[in-house]
Amino acid sequence: MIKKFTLIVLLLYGFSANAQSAYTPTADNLAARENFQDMKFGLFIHWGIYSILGDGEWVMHNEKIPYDSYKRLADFFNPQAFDAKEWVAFAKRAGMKYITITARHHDGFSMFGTKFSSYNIVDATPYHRDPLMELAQECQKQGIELHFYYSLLDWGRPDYAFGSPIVNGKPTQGDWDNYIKFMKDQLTELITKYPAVKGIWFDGYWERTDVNWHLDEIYGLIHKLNPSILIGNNHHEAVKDGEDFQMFEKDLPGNNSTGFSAKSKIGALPLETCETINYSWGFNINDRNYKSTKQIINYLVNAAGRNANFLLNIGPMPNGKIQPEFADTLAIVGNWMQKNGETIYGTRGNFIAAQPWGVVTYKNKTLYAHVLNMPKQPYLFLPEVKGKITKVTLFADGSNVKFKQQPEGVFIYTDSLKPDAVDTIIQLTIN
Ligand code: FHN
Repeated sequence: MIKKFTLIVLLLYGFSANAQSAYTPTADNLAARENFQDMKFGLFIHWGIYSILGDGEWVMHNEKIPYDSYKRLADFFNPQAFDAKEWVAFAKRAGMKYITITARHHDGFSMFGTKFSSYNIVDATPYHRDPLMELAQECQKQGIELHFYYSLLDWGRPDYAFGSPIVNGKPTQGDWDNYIKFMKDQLTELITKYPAVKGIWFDGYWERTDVNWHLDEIYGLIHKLNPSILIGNNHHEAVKDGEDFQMFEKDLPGNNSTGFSAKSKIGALPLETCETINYSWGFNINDRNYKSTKQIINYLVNAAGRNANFLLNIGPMPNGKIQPEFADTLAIVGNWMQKNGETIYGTRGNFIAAQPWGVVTYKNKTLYAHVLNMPKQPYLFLPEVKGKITKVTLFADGSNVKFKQQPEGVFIYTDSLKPDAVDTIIQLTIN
């Protein structure tokens, strides 16, 4: 009897302890999530001392450059042409509403002034300026959100001890507790010192899936410092307690063409997918696999139709300039967004599942059917439309489009439509 009683008490305690530790977002955080979903399009920036070598952000690891030799790059990182105002204006011109930039990547170099490591842009380079502070101030001035990418993985710090076997949740070499403390200290700086910071984008978890990352403490600290900060973690797994959005790498949610998303089931949080403008994240002088404007717009529309934001990456050059190929492409994308942004910003997706011809976004009482591949037959079919459709028009010029609503869905007749080479948008008003 006593045993049974003890078991019940333990179970109840267990439930309440779990219930207490489960994360409950604040009202401000929930509002930030809504705003995040409204923004739809962001600029991802991978920029660090690796950009000097023009071979991507993994160059130290891929080329087996010893840490002490790699560190010398800091001596000649001097991005004199960096202009925060220009970068923010560049993102805005492209129709982007937020910027996510690498504060610290896997090479461990801090691209911001930090008290907790001298291996940072202010102390270790001839530049001696803090570009992330300049960017944060400029983002605030120009009304655009800033998120910081922060790597959990570190190839060089002795306390991380890259390559060390993991036993009982810790690397056998190094000083894991110190490393966790170091990250908390840096994250505190990033959240408390930099204005306009609205999100932290973690990466590198996948390098040690059997270690104790102390995510509960790290996430708890961030939300204590600022409850409305949105936390996302590119762990390639299902969302974890304490996270505010879920991200997918190089794949639309639900797809797994790159192999990153095998374990990442779509959850209930806001979604984001990131993709590169060419093939590389960090500046790569040899990468000319530039995506076309049509490919980028298609990706953005496909993401919005699946209820996800699109975070498009560029790797600026070591002098702080953005290469002209990226600027040219994004200027065209920006023009497209100026004309068609109404069908993307502030909308939600997945109201109707993606169709072979494209996707549907919606806002209030309006549906936008984005026809990315005109069907061979002279009509489109939208299944499961609830409510009565009162009007169907071509978004480009407001002209009426023939349609027929049946219990099983809506038929839209495309024979008299002038198709657009990128995206034919059909607007449906619902009652
Ligand atoms: O290893 C990183 C890579 O360098 C880049 O930062 C991307 C961005 O999603 N994430 C990691 C790979 O999953």
